Amino acid sequence: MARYELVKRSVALITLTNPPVNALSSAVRHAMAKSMEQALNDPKVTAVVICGENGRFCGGADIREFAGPLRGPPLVPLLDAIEAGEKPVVAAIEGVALGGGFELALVCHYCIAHFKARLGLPEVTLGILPAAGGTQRLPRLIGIPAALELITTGRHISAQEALKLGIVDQVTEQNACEVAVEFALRAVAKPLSSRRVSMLTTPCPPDLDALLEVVTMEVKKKARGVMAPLACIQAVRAAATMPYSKGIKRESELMATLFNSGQARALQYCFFAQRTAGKWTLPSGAQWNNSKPREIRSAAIIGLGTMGRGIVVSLARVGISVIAVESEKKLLETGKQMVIGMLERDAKRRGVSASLNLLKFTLSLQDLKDVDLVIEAVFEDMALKKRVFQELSKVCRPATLLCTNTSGLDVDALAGVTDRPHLVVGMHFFSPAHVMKLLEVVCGPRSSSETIATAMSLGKRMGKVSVAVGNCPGFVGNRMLKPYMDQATFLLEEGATPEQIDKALEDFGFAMGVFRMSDLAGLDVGWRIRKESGLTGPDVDPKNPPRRRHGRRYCPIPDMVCEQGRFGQKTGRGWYMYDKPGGTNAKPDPLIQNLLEMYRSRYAIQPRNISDQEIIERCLFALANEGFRILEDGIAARPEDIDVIYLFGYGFPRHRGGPMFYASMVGLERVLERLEHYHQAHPDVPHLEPSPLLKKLVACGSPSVQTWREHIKTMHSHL
Ligand code: T1G
Ligand code: NAD
Repeated sequence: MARYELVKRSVALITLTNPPVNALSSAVRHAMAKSMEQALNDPKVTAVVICGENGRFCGGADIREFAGPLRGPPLVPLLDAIEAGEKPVVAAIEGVALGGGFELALVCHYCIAHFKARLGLPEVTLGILPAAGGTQRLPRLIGIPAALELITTGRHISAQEALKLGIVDQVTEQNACEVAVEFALRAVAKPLSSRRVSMLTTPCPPDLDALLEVVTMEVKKKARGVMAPLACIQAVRAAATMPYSKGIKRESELMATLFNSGQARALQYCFFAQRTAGKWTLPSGAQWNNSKPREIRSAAIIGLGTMGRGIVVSLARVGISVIAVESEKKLLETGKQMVIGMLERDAKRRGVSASLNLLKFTLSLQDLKDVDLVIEAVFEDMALKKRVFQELSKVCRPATLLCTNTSGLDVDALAGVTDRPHLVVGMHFFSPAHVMKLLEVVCGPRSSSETIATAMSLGKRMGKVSVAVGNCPGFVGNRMLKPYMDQATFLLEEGATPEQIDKALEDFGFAMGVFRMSDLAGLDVGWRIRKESGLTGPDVDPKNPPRRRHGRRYCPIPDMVCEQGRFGQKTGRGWYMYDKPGGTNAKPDPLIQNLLEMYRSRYAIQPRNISDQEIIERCLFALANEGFRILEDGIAARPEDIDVIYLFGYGFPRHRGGPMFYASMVGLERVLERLEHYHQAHPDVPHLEPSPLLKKLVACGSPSVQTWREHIKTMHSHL
């Protein structure tokens, strides 16, 4: 847990040994306390160096221990003792110094960082704050504005930035540990008092209150309803206005209010869920750690529309050569210019040169003979996609993987028209594809484990959070979206307005309410799908039966909005009105109010006052209910996978953990009771009927979300 060695005859080298990130578990804290005592008491030792094994200094407190009672020595007195010791202590930072790891570096009298090291206080992203003196020492060292920024955002900084800010004393390209030992030997005779950060006076700007007010406003705007950043600001205020001994007490009080909060539990759940999601597993036993992905050096994208462009950029910026195919010369040229512009802007932002030499543009599928992988992104039209896949299987060499970016069509039906169904898989990106982090990897029943491993690993290489899902209409994300959006439109019928529903969802924490999101995505897409599936269109009689289709309740208001040419932001009108086509500033539109009033009077619906609570319950419990069905159907392997999809693909608020975690926080019994209540009131809405899995979990005493899998195990997996 901590190795103790004497090097150069007089330097105690303490190495944290708790792979993979040398987190400060109770065992590590115990071993560190013993090692420090030994170093400070041994007369042979004149200086100490602290480093971490395997080129990683320390990833902070062991987050897994947060769920249980505190065991082992607490961190704060241990760190105070290091700082107060009479022998110089040098931190040798390689890899990461995060959270408690950064706080450990702050109590060391000197810091040497490897040039590739990253430092930061990411506690705020876990719903807590730096509670081992970080909120009190960092402002003393680098001043209030810089400390506030780092602590309230959790941003990681490079070694170079840390040097500029005065956090580290030297950046090296050599072995940081060896450099630190030499540095320690030179530091032996020097006085330490000015190196004890807790003894420094915080440099205080004259307009402290105004500065804190501005940061508070910014934080409230960025992270609606999130508590931790506000507590961080209060802790930093204490560093500016109180002596260290009082400030540290304030830090600890604020931590206590956050530590057991639902938000902290949700955010820590998200941390682990994100890491769990990459660990896919198939019923055959093939899984993430026993299936080798293929190496992908070249790829082709078919269709340079909204999605194709973003996918090209995502591939090219990680060094994969890409051939992009369009159907017509003019479209190819437009797509090409867009892609080049996007890549250039992206490269400029990242301070690198754009990899334009990796791109090729063509009108001919014949050029795809030798690529390793193809991603099809043509219109959402099964017949067209089938033609493309048939053609690809003729043109591409037999080993080429064939992927589709369809939003919800049957991946296996596409596999069926090729000569290599085992090499076909869905790679469902989200718009804009070069920005959004989510990738659903849709496993068809015939996709091989190597194919799935390759798609998952390619996603990771592109910086995506990849989640393996089964093949069914809409997969996971879009399948769940339907009941959620249906509830929103039913609420419109019953008396709510788009802005009221959006406000309730945004107050809940969504980046965008459902109607603003639809305006952004374009209302015509869903309209086309509804027409194709016979839910609306010239052949459908809206009055017979009214507000019902295919045997269940149907709300035709979205179709009526589209019939008026209102397709959302792109046409300047949708559920809201905008200043101009392409505008983003949504304003309530009286024409929509009129349309709703006329609609209600046509169908003799007496509008009622709808509470925000009803909006949240109906939208979110219907969403989670479909999630339970997805688990039952084996389309997602774990609730964590569903939550990750909603966090990264649909703007679900992270501090609520995702729809499944949220349901568990509300209490499954309550979710069941409310769904039963709403289903009774709306028996023609099957999505409100509680799923058997939800009932089963409640009957089993509502186990924690991490153990639901045990109750699903016996069910069929479509992965
Ligand atoms: N505690 C426990 N497990 C951790 C961990 C941690 N701090 N950090 C990582 N892991 C696990 C992770 O779950 C995964 O496990 C494996 O290590 C590899 O992680 C007192 C209150 C360090 C940048 O927030 O940001 O200090 O999946 O896949 O991409 O004020 O991990 O293999 O079973 O992410 O190379 C603050 C969290 C804690 C840092 C490495 N610290 N970690 O990224 O690997 S609070 C953090 C990270 C605190 C003090 C307080 C990243 C990383 P498994 P990985 P990576
Ligand atoms: P789009 O209409 O913007 O682009 C499709 C492009 O494909 C057009 O440029 C068209 O000219 C081209 N194309 C059509 N037939 C072709 C052919 N035979 N050969 C080469 N190019 C051809 O559509 P989009 O929004 O980019 O969607 C593409 C796919 O991605 C669809 O399956 C869609 O469901 C899916 N998708 C879309 C989104 C989204 O938000 N737009 C999100 C995820 C997935």
